[in-house]
Amino acid sequence: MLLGTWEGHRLTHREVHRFPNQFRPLAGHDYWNLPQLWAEVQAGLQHALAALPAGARLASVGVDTWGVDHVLVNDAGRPVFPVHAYRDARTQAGHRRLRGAALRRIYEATGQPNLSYNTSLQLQETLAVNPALRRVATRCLLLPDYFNFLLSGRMENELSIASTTQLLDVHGLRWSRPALAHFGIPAHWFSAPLPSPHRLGPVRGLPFLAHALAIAVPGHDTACAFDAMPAYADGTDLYLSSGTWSLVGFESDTPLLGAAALRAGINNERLGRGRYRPLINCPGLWLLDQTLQAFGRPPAADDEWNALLLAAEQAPASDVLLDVAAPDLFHPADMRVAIDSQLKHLRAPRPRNVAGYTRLICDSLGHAHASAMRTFEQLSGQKFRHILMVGAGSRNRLLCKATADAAGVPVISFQLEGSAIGNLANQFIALGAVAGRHVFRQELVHNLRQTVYLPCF
Ligand code: LFR
Repeated sequence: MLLGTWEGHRLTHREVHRFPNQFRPLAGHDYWNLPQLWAEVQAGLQHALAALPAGARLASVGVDTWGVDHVLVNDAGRPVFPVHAYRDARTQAGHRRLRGAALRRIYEATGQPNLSYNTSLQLQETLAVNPALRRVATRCLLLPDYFNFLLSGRMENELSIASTTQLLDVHGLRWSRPALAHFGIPAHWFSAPLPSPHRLGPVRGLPFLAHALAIAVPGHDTACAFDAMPAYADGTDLYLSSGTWSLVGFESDTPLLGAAALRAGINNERLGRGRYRPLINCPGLWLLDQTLQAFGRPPAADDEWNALLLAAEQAPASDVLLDVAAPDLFHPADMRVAIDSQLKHLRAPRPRNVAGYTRLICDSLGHAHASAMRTFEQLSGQKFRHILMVGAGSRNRLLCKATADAAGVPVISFQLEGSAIGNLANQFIALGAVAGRHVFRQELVHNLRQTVYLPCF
């Protein structure tokens, strides 16, 4: 959690709280621990208050999270069904069923491809196993919407996070009737999508924060990360928000639709005010994190990471690459075993040690990023001159270099928590402290440390 200040055209920020967040299995399904998350949010807010300079007060709070996951609540806001994690296998059958003409119709209606974890498939499965929820639940709040409700008492469906559901009309700022009907989801579970940033009102229910304003920022972390990109105005920058996922995309006034876009898995998500951000969701550092877990003790401190990356740089470049988007790497019991079995299939040797796996994963992700760029270039007719990179992966020099080499364009890494910075930007804008996103980006770029990775041919 970040505490940010905007003063004299300058952003200062500091991390006030960080906590591990993991879904947990229970009787064959995976769930988020909602009370624990809320306790951590409150702890973070307390730390933020304690970190304020003398005489300063906390003006506002804004929440963004990963996409698709949601809470079904009743009128009083009480959850009526446990919150499943999107990697849960419950949607696999629905995912396989959605194809052919039905999938083409859904894609033309929503601009979102068939991802196994889409909210649409999750709600379809929820209602199939528990039809009574149709009556018991009265609202569906995406996770940031739910935290906004806890903070402000208001139940809203923010636009950017709504655009991760596969239920939004790709041509307007409204829900898609055909998509809701196809998945059998009650339309009254959602209110009109709320463009952001939007001032929800004073924080209620947390007496220690009574003077702060709850602001609905773009609730989707990827939308916030894109807002933080110090991009050239000419639209020649491709964005890469690199964390658990590698989100590769750009901004556009129009969606990318049609058979080729669907085949390429292009996901027409939205920014807070509704502009499109065509996206390819590549699996990201989840592959590396899970592999390091499988090896036992993942590096914790900076010097351990440095040592691992150094060893990985010296490991031989991989002759074959992983298919990082293959379903068997989505949520395997053991990532190392799953990677080994892909390699066996390709008749390629296993890496000798953890450094070798790190090299293989970074090289494979670099190629996936480059291939996403080429797909966008083919389908949009645009030419990208740089890749701007934020998120945890922007600190991984091996990944930045692998991306530049595979894409053949410079990667500019900002070593920035993009989502948190974009979240702050939206709060400053809603508070009237910053005139707009372009102003924020201009000022930000002056104060940023950037590393440029040039491609080697
Ligand atoms: C990144 C992200 C991606 C989304 C994935 C699942 O944190 O929000 O954009 O595809 O999580 O929700």
